[in-house]
Amino acid sequence: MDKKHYDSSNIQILEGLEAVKKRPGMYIGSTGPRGLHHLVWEIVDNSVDEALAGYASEIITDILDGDIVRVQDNGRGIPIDIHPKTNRPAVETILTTLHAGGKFDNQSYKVSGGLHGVGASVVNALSSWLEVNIYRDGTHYRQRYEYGIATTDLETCGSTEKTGTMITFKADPEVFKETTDYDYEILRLRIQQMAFLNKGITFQINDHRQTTPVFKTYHYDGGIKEYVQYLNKNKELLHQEVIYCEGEIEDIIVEIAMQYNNGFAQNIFPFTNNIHNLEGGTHEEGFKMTLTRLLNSYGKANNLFKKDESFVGEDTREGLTAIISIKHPDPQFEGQTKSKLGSTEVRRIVAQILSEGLDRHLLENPNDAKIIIEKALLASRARLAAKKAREATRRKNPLDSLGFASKLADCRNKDPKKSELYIVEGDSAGGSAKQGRDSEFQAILPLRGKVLNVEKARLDKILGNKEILSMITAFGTGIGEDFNVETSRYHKIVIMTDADVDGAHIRTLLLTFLFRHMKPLIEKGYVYIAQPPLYKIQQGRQIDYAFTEKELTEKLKEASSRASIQRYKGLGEMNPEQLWETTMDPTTRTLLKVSLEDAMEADHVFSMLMGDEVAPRKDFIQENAIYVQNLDI
Ligand code: 28G
Repeated sequence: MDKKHYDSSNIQILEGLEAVKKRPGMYIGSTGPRGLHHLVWEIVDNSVDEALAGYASEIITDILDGDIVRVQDNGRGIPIDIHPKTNRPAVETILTTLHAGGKFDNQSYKVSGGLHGVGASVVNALSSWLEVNIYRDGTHYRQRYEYGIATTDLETCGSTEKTGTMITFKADPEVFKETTDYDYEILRLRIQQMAFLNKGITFQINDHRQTTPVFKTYHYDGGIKEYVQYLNKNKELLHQEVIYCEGEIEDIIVEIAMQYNNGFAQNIFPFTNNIHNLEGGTHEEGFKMTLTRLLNSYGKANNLFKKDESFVGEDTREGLTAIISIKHPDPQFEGQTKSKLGSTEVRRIVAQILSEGLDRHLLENPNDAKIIIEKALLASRARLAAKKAREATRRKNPLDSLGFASKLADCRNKDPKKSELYIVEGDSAGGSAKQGRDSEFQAILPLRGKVLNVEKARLDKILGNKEILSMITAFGTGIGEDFNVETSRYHKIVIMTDADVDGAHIRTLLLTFLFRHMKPLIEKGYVYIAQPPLYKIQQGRQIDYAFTEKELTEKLKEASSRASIQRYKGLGEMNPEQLWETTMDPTTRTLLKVSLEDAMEADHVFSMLMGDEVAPRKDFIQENAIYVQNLDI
């Protein structure tokens, strides 16, 4: 680099680079698979911003061989003009300076952008190399960087008709030590979601790594209206038309789409600037409050209530699928995972826009209105009936004695801090676990068959399910209004299912139940997932295990040719000693702690992708693998 560049801006660049490389997690969340995929979103978000500004219509993401990602848009192209102070082209400053074009730039604001929203310079700093191609004013420009530092000047490489930006990068394997392998499903699902959330923009995602490349294009003119249709696609609809409203107040853009199905679960997904707010926030509050108020006043005005009847919030949300998407120039977040929208003005703004839109829809579609009110009335009456039933039986405390024999094999230790409960799929695995455990502190609860899908039932029905009753009794927490996390009899509740598709399905059902009805158990960090091995490798008397395909390949390289491999199809194939050694012994096992975010994401994925559909299970498992982090012990 030539001497005149060693000015203050250059020092700033090097300091910025160093800060990012020193603590990558601070900028992209983690250096695991999540952080790796985050790099792609940082770049794609910039294209989305250009599209939302009205200048780009198409965003293409290509996964190339060698863990390389290429993103392009047909926007204006990043500016290339030389800044008089730095004497460098604008694009170079954007790609090398921390926060360039960020919050100090009040001309435009980034509407997209995630939890971290740190910009392309961070991606550049964490890449072995990055190349930017700019098509602008009839000229094709190019520049290359290595480890965040420009290794060429911005070069012109001829003339061009088109306009736009193309960024190609390779994540630095020294930073992303765990993996630099992109998961197609994760990229595809998020890109499809962005297509739903940003109507009219064409998104392409292409995976060139296979012998036959996979190309996918997503474009939804209906935006979140089509998102709701997609989420409800396997459900029986109560009304055909998705209720949709939009508006802009005080620079905040609000879009709402909603539709009822004949199920019982509420599926409300709030977004701010294209990011799903797992913990909800003021937009969701404004939505719920207005929905309750409007349905109550509609019911009253049209004499649809018996005397004294009215809705509480949850009555109006049974079977509801809704997307609330706001675009906010400066949102505030709070909560455990900083995923809860805190901006107070949003409550009122969402309320106002929904009020007008929903009121109009109900007036113009009296049939829909009637059906929705009837659905809410059923929910309300069921709620009151369940309450009465609970009160009548409260003195007897039905959960003290189940009315059937629980299969719980409890541990001797009664200190919850030291006690663990293994929820095990199937009687035979339950038997092995009972024999293999340390009964001093490990309790076993075998589950027979499938757990009830709580998406499809109200609490009163859920309480009729033996497997769920057994769990509630074993936990000692109670359920519904009586739930109390402080009375949990175990501080480790370990879900142990087979390492196959059915096992994953059961695990999902359990997580969904815990998430929907016993959230504090997850918040406290009491819920874990056991990790049984996938393979047994035997050489003579020596037995070894592999927990992933990768590990199997590695271990087979070392093993002699006489090694025999057994793929465990279920926990039941392991004898008690093996189960103890591989999966239950605290000194050797790996437990995955389920965070609230993981459970929400599981629930989210479940309600979004699965519903009644059985086919997408495999996708689900791939998708979810990333959301569970290895934390334990
Ligand atoms: C392909 C991968 C990722 C982008 C643009 C376009 C402009 C831009 C990007 O400007 C600095 C801040 C606001 C003006 C803006 C072009 C105005 C005029 C742009 C991308 C200066 C950044 N002409 N397209 N940045 N602005 N696409 N795709 O990164 O005030 S970044």
